[in-house]
Amino acid sequence: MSTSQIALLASVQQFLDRQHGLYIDGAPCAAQSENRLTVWDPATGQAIATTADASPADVDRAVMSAWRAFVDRRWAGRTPADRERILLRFADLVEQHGEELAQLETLEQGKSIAISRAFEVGCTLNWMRYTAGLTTKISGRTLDVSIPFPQGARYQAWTKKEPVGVVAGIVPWNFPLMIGMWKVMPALAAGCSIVIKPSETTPLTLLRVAELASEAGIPDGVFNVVTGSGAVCGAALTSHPHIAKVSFTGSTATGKQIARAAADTLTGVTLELGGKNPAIVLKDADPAWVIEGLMTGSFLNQGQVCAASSRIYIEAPLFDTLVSGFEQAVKSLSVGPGMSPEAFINPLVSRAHCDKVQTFLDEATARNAELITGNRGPDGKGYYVSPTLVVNPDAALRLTREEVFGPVVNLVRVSDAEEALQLANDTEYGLTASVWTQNISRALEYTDRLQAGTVWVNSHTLIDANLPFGGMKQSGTGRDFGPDWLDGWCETKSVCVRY
Ligand code: TXE
Repeated sequence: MSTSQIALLASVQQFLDRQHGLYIDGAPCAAQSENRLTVWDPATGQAIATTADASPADVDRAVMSAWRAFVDRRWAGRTPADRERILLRFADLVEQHGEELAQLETLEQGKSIAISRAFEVGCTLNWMRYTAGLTTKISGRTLDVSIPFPQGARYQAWTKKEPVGVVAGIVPWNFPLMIGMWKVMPALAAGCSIVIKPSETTPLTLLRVAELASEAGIPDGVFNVVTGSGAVCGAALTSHPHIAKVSFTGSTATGKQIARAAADTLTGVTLELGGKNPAIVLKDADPAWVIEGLMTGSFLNQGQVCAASSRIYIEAPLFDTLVSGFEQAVKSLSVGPGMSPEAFINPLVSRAHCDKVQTFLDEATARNAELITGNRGPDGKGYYVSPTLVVNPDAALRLTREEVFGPVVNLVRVSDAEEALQLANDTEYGLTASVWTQNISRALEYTDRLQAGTVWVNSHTLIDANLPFGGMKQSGTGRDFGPDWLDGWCETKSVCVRY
């Protein structure tokens, strides 16, 4: 167990001590609502800050600020090169404040400071700069048309991309900064305004980043943050009549609620929802690659990753070797607070989520499932769950079908690859999958047959700004990332000119 912890920056303590409000019209401001929400440190169970619990009136103020900024074209009216330059400056400021943001993220979310530095800040910077570059690549097409009337008339026609308007971004708690910026950046690159709502559990980093956006030169009203509950603040935001698009990452249940509300106004939605992601290990796979890749794929961020591998189907000849390899790896993981850089497994995000994950394990224990557990967290109030392998779980257990979103992975023996494929696809989800083999023909066959938005070969959970990502089936709709990312944040306008 690791105990040495990094020292907190003075700027982090100062930020925690503030009376946080909302961020509207380019400045922090008090909420009308007097209700407050507490932010807890998952490593200690101690309160570290409070934030505003915004009311529908607060949300309306933020959306109207974004709406005014959009209709007077104070951002969309700038040249693409101008927007790109400002967004790159924004990325530079996030980089300069990287350690402060990483520490805030670890304090509110619980994850390792090493992961906060590498992912929440490092990867976010890659995505920010990639998306800034898309600003100057927005383009339409010229199209030959065959309109026969009036006889002899000639036409020129083309399409142009226009920003959709005011976007609502709803952010979960597993990667608050990175996923938040996956909503902010395409909106800003396309010329939209945005009102973003972080999770009530992890609201701090986006409040800080909004200040850096203003410092970078993003005009007032273009980037607003409201904090508050999903049921009141989130629902008021996503159903506001001036919202043109909702970008949501979270649970399938809430995603469906948002889609139903959006149907009334025909608001566009991108939904990135849960997963129960399979990995198929064929008998010729390299065991060292499998252990290394699927330990990270399953336990990164305590398994609180929508793309995480949570069901591993292993062809019989390799099963015993891999179970003992995984057992050794799991038992070697150090468990401790995120502020301790050498602890690989850290607390889960909240008391409620920790209890929820524990219910899956309690059911498995009660029904005599074979569990292999790693180290326990330090004694005290932290929200720890030991990393756990579940060997050949009974199909009736909840953890065989439902998203656990914790440090728990199923290892299942299959007689052959066809059985693995059938089990892998037997789920309502379709976010990610992987196949592990040294046979290129089998690998390519499985990339075709696995029903998932992303299929990896000999790796899992590795994403890139230039590679589209999103779900099939009940894992969502729409794609983020890639060269066509901004299409989802733009309308296509057709222009037709007679001459
Ligand atoms: O999600 P919610 P929760 C999965 C994971 C987890 C489960 C529940 O399995 O155990 O979801 O997590 C806001 N209108 N994922 O309860 O409720 C809410 O305030 C508008 C997968 O935290 O979906 C928060 O900002 N917004 C996942 C966000 O939605 C609403 C990441 C997500 O909360 C709302 C997180 C409403 N009616 C959890 N209700 C992934 N795909 O990565 C809530 N919200």
